[in-house]
Amino acid sequence: MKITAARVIVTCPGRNFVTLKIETDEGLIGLGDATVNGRELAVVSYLQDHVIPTLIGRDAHAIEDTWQYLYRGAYWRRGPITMAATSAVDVALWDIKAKAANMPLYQLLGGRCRTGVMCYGHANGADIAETLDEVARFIDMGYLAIRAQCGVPGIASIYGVTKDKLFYEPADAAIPTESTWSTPKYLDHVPKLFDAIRAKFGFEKHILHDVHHRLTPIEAARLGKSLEPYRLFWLEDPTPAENQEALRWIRQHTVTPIAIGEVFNTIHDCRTLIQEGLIDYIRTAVVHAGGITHLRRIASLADLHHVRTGCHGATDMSPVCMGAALHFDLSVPNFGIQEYMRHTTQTDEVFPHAYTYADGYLQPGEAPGHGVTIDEELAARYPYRPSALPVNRLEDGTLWNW
Ligand code: EZ4
Ligand code: CO
Repeated sequence: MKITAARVIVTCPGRNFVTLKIETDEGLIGLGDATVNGRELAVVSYLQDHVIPTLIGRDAHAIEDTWQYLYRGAYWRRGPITMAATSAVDVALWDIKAKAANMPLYQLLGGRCRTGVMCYGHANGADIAETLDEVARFIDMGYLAIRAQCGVPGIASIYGVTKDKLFYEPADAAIPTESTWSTPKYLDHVPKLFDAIRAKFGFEKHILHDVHHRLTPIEAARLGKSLEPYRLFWLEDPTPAENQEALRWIRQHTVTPIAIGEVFNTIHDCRTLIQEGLIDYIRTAVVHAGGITHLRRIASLADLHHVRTGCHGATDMSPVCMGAALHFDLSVPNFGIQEYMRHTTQTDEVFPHAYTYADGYLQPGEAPGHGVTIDEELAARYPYRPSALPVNRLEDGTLWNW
């Protein structure tokens, strides 16, 4: 089966998505997500100018060889743009192979390892009372695991907290908006949130929290220690982890489980974290870490070291990525949890999909392939809109991590 055509589709049904569509001489088509939030057009160019011309005429079944061709063959390895483009090709080819086999993708990946994919939703509030109401709402929707974020007194805007509850969307302006950050105020406030959550809802549900790269290792160690009584499922991105060794500090001080990796692109970004047992969950996403092929490699390494998966699933992972991730989640032995931020109705209409949510679990569905398609006519009605992620400054104006 030969690849006869490949095309990039850019659409903005509420937010931007970049999708690769690959066609074959047997009439089978496959889709892959290539969205890099705030940097969408860089991946479009990478695919159109550098990848697609090399795909035409290739064997659509040769997934591993194509992955190696795009990774080794580029000479310039790794990086979010290269790896998102590589992922889009990889996922589209897995979609095609599974359709050729007339099977849902998870069957090709070894079959079902569990009955469903436990997911977590986002409870965001301007203050503790509002966050508690949001947690209650997710419990009512059947969620077994909930991420809780909360405004901090004295900080005007904060990661994770906006008016839009179900559809939190941080990329909110063409030129980045600016937020202000205070580590001391945050560190004083956060334990109060989790104290209130456990006091009100007990310990039955899994509770998670995202620090969003804001702390230094020793500050993160202090936070992890102060949250121990509330037994979090995980504390996410406590520090920017391009310095993987820094995570040893956190580990030496706290038993709060740590999750890292949503901005990672390859196994090399998480090798030290995994091999030294410095994290508990690896958050690499199908779209940003080289597709199903590379994510399985990361999961295999993680499995050796008792690290479980916790794929990034914010709204900027398109339904195509979410669909693919669910097949991965169902089939990988060391699955931990899947993040599930719901997409808007407009997005769901542009990307009809087989996956479903019920009672705390997601199912990828039984459609051949990954089960996610695109309505191209509808997609064309939503043109690209430049949208950047915010930047963050300390109270004295120093640029900080958002
Ligand atoms: O800020 O996906 O856990 N989820 C997150 C996300 C990220 C965005 C960045 O594109 O941290 O909300
Ligand atoms: Co995060």
